[in-house]
Amino acid sequence: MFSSKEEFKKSFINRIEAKGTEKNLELAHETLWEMTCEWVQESWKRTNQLYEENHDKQLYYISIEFLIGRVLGQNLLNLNFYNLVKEGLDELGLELSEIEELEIEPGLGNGGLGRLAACFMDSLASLELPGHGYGLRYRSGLFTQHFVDGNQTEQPTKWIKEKNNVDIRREDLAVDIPYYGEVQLVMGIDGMHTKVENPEWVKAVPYDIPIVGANGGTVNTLRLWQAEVSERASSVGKEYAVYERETAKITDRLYPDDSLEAGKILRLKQQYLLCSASLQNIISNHKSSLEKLPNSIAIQINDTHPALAVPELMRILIDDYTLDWEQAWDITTRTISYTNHTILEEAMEKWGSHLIQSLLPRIYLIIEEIDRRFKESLQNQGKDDETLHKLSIIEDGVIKMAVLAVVGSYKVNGVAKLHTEILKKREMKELNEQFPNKFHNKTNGITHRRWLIKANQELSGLITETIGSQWMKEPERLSELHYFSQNQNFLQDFQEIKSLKKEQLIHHLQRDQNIIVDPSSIFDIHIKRFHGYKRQLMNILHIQMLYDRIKRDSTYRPYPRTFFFGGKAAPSYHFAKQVIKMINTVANKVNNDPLARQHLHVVFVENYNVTHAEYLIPAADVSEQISTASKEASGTGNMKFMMNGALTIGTFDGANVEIFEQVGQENAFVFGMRAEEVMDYEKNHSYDPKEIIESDVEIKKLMEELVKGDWTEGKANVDFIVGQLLHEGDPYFVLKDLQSYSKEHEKILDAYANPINWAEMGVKNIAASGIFSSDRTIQQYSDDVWQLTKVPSMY
Ligand code: H2P
Repeated sequence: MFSSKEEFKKSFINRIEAKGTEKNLELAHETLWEMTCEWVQESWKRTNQLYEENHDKQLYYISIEFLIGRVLGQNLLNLNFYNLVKEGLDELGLELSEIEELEIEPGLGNGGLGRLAACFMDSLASLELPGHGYGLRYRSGLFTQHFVDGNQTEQPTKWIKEKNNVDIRREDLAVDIPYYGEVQLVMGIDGMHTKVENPEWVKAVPYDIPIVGANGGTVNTLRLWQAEVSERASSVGKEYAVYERETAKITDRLYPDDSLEAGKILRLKQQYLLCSASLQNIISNHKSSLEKLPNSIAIQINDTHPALAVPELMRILIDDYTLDWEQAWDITTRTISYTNHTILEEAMEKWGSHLIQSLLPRIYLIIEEIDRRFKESLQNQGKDDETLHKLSIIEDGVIKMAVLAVVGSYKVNGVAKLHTEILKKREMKELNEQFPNKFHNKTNGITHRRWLIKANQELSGLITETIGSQWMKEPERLSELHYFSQNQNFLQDFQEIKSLKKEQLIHHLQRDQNIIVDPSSIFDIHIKRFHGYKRQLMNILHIQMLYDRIKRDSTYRPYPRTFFFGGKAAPSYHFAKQVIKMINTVANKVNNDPLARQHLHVVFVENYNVTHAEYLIPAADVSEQISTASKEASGTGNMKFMMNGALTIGTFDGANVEIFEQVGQENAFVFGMRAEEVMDYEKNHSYDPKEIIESDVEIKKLMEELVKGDWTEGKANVDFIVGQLLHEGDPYFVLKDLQSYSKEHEKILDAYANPINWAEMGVKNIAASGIFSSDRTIQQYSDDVWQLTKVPSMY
């Protein structure tokens, strides 16, 4: 460790010189990386020692995604070394930001789910709480997105390097995972046991990533499993080369295409490996009697992907530790809790029983027994057939993972107030009635350390100058900014910072993708995974409307706007891919039209990821949060934008509702149907988009142009877009909300015409955003679900 800039510089130079190789940016990166790892190492060791000595209760957060983004800069910041290192490097003629650019972020997630998990890791360590993550180490990440003729193409993300990776291999902690085989009863020294004979073993090797909390005192662990061939697999029932290939595939990529059976098996293999390896690891670390397990650990399953943790924990307790069913069930259902992140039918995982039965025969028997006992208890309570049907875990040859997760957990939560209400009153009504105290809400949050302190150091500096630095520890104190929302000097500083962040984004995009943007235009940003309900289609249709208005009406000359898009579509989600294609086509047309381009510019940022988000969010004027009401469980991008002073245009959906509540609707642009309305239309099948088309001349014209192919390229594009809007009944109510969305956009233009007023609204958003820090969310989980105790790091 060092305590001054001079010391840092000396040590840095010594190391560089000791390497004796050519001096370049790569070498600087490598050296700084090594130094940072050493600083982290000390605290990491000490944190683990403290946990062991005190026998503190540990939380394990199991998630199929962890979207951690780049690590180096964030670690330096949390260690409180960022500025010192930056200045030191400056004096040596090096730019820290350029060094940071060399880091390839591991693409271990696709959206809010994975980014939430990463924010939670940061908050746990920063609050000095003992909480760790378990995930998978996908060699090719999700995928890297490129556009070819406007279409999304997918390439593997090569984030793993030969050396200096973010993670550390822990061969000593590898465990074997059994797939297939036959379930048999065998005689042991203490009676009969169930055992899986002749399984196909796969080795799971952990790689650890240190999670550095604020001030560097607490360093928790994110453990990612990698599938490898097992030493026990000498006589696999297939050619060894086939086994090797299949094994390597298990942790090759996130979300393999599961439209075919082979893809489904692969996903199941991933999920089981994640659960089994993590639980074997947890149990082997548990030193006291197993009855005490719920007192010493808590396991949170992030969505249903790790729901196999329920039967796997049962398997370990019964088969490996000879507990009886009742004891094992009691322990399991006091240890595991579950977070639901969606009500979308397609995302509520269901597995064919035959798949689990053949791949995981013992697990299948346990799920069957859980289901049998649960149904029996329901029948004893006199439940009718309808309720039994809703509550069954296995039905018609299908296993419902969400029901399994609820039944096997002691707490279940939704991720925003509205979402939790919908879960309780509709989607999981019967389960909520059956387990009245299980369901609760935990509105999501984001770590203000990455999304404000790190991504917007200039704004963060201004805030500290204005209200002092205590807000960094207690983000709700951002509310003190409210007093400055009418202070002209403060507002001017805020505006200058916004302009600076726009310049930085422009520079970034120019360097990365050769895109040139007008810095004086309104930056309107829509960044998130592509999905029908997130309504990127509505945004692009609105841009087409604007284009038509500009061309048609010589008095309509709106203030220049740049509409940014960013996001990936799942490789097998054809509709979403067609929306991507369409956005690129529209961009081409609008950006190349001499008249329209004076008012509109469409920019599609390729390969949207955490790094791009760190540039985009601080530069935004307008945040697009326009999902069909009731569909977006929470959203977290909405919170990041708000915290950086962007104004939201949004529906009453997910956490938008709470954002509007905090900041006041007068400081946002709210439009569209309410959740109740949407759900009523869906229930009664009473929405007909044709009625909208017939009654609105502008939309009618737009549809005619679409059908003619004016806005698309190729027949598939027209067919998919028109098909969804017209023939499939516009399932996400795009046409229904389009005009109210458009009207709200006109209000944005009016408001932007008064820059000081606009800045005031932005500052009010920042002032109201503190409650959306994930520190608040994590503290609530800890108090209500995990019961963790703070372990002061003494630093
Ligand atoms: C999901 C939900 C979001 C939610 C997030 C975290 C699955 O993320 O849809 O509404 O905020 O989990 O709880 P996403 O769509 O971004 O992949």
